[in-house]
Amino acid sequence: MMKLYDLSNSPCAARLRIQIRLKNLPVAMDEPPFALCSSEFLEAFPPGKLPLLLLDDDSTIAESTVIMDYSRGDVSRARSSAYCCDRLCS
Ligand SMILES: N[C@@H](CCC(=O)N[C@@H](CS)C(=O)NCC(=O)O)C(=O)O
Repeated sequence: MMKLYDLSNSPCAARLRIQIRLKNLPVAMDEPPFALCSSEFLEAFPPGKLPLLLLDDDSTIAESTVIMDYSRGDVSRARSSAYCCDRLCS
């Protein structure tokens, strides 16, 4: 199952939490196991920002709007987003 890493007080991830609950998407939600900005966090979460979507193959997708498109199954829209900045777009 995909997992969304975010913080409960993160405004960037609020829209994702709403979408996941309203649409009952199969996405688990969790807080990162390391403090934001710590070296462990930066190593494990390369963009250094949340939210981050962890996929079943252990790759990740960053940027809340891209994650919104991807997690509801609109992969082509996620790929074409101006904010798409990871392996999804390469
Ligand atoms: N454009 C990004 C913004 C992500 C972002 O700035 N997230 C904040 C939390 S709301 C963050 O991780 N801040 C930590 C930092 O900038 O070091 C998105 O919408 O996902």
